Amino acid sequence: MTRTVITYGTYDLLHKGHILLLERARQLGDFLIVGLSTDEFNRIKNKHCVYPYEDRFTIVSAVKYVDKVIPEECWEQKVEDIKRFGVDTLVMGDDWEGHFDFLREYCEVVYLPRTPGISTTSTKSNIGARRRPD
Ligand code: C2G
Repeated sequence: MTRTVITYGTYDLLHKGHILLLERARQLGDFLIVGLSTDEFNRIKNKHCVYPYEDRFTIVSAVKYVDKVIPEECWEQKVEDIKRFGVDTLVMGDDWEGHFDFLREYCEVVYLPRTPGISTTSTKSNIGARRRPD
């Protein structure tokens, strides 16, 4: 019996925190789906990506823990995704703690500790800082 796990995110400038989330999510089942935020949805989330959706799709699809990538186009699609793919567990980093408890009606909901000290935002600012002339 396949245990299907799903998680959602932007996954821009893929870093260790993303990889450790995906690794732990995959360990909760044997098939991991990533709902990858589209560029349009990122505008709704007020997130400005360096890499467009097509590139982030290619990059996340190449991660060995990931079995399928689908577009995340809106906040409301999770129930439909859970039903459509027979999802057993939804996993998110604990910066989302509590936000998806309403989905417990449909599947297990697990919040995993974020990896400290790394974020796409800090990565961008580190690159920016290094670019300034000495
Ligand atoms: N993450 C983590 N550790 C970090 C950074 C991120 O565990 N240092 C996790 C986040 O908690 C999230 C996943 O990696 O579960 C993807 O992070 P983002 O791309 O920032 O996702 P976000 O923009 O929060 O999108 O519907 C849900 C949203 O699409 C989540």
